[in-house]
Amino acid sequence: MDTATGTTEETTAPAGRLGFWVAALIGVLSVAAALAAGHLVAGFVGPNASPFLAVGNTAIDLTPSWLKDFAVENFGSHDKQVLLSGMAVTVLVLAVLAGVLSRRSAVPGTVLAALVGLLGVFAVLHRPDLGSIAVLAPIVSLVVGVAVFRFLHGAAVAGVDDESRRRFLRLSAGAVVGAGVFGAVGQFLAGRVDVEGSRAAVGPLKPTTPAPPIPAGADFSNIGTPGFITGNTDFYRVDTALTVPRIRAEEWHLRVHGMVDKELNLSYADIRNRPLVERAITLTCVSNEVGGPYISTAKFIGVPLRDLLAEAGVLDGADELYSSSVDGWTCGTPLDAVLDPKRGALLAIGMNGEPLPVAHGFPARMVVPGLYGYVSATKWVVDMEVTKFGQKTFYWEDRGWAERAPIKTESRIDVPRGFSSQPAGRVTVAGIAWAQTVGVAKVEVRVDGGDWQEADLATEVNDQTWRLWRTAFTLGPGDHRAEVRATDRTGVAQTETRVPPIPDGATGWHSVLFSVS
Ligand SMILES: Nc1nc2c(c(=O)[nH]1)N[C@H]1C(S)=C(S)[C@@H](COP(=O)(O)O)O[C@H]1N2
Ligand SMILES: [Mo]
Repeated sequence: MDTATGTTEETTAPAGRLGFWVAALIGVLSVAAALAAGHLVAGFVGPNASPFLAVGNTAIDLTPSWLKDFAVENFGSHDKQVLLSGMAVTVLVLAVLAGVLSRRSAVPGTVLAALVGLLGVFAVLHRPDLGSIAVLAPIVSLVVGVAVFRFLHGAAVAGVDDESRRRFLRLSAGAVVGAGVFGAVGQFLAGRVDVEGSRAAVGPLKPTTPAPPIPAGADFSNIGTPGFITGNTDFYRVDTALTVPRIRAEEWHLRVHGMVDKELNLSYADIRNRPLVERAITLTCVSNEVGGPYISTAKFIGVPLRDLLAEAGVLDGADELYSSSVDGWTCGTPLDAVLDPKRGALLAIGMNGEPLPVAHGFPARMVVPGLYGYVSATKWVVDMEVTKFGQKTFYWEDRGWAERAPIKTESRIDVPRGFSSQPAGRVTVAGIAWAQTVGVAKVEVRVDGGDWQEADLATEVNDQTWRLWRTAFTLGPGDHRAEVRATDRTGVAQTETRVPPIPDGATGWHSVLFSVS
């Protein structure tokens, strides 16, 4: 290294002020080198220690609920891409700023680079899924960022003659290549956990007790309503993970402990080699707005959680199953729901005949019918503690959502689509309704505030799944509004009162505006 890098003497360098673009370039190159170096180290100590990802994941955890709701509402499942792009733009702006603030002296840029580096250190320390060694990644990032910045800055201020300019250009090119190589190697190492290979090696899962075949009358063909079973690629996805946790089945273990007679430590093979059962279950997200998309149905394959917990022996007084995902996400589930033989909660390893997709929790997840996902459906689950409510709080509870959250009876109109135009005559109105654990008794529809008309219900599959419905109205030209309400088997009809998803699920009748021409 040359002497200019270690000190702040550049202020008196003969060349004086750096050009705007040279200064900006120095900022951008240093930040790129810093991120790439951190990414490389993260390849060894844990992919999520990569400073950019760690800051993103921490941002997600620290985001106030209202902003998270806004993001989900406006960007849906693209919320994570939006966050990453927003961060990328912010980092770029900060990099340019660090450069152009340092046209005279390297001090402002150095301070800014160090501050951004410290943000990475803070983010990694804050991650529940990273050990202390992971902090090496942002520390290397910080050191590389500051060093490259000062090095290039020193070379640039010295650049009065052609030879110095060429030297600066060579160093800049070196920084670009170095950042590219470091980043690529880091990326390669991060992908080294061959989770797809592990998943493929599991092969098809054949349940000892398959779910009964879905009757032909359980859904309608070609009218625009969802199929009864949602394909794995269409299944809604909701989680806080910026990068999907990658655990191989071979490395996965589940610990069952707490208020039990005997602690269990189960491997994937332990689960796989048990008699597997298959159950059709509809999952629902509490953040679903009335009429929203976060509901899907699959045939889950796994072992009954009731059997596992019976083996562990639940002690008197316990009322909560507190589960944790490998990425540190946590969830509290009422034990009575988990142990209810009628619900048949599963430790699931399969979905629609395949091993769980990675995004849906491979190698294993919880599925408890009748409870919103945030209190029941832990993906990438590695730890289950039998405990009592009130001992400790879980992820979404800490963010203002209810401690207990049974799924509310709801319904949705899928056709006609909102603001569509229908030909005059008979207009089909159809959709889904759900009342997990009790079943749907009745769905009623009305148009333009007229009389409620009872819809035809599709064949029921079981009371843990949604139910399709359809009906038709003869309508004249003009604008119309259809509304729906479901009644469950306990006789409870959906309330008209609109409440937002937070804290324990939205209510209100879904309505759709359309026109007839
Ligand atoms: N590890 C982990 N598990 C999780 C979540 C999460 O953020 N992390 N989100 C929960 C929520 S809010 C829902 S609604 C369901 C969604 O499951 P899916 O993505 O398979 O549809 O997963 C649950 N399990
Ligand atoms: Mo959810």
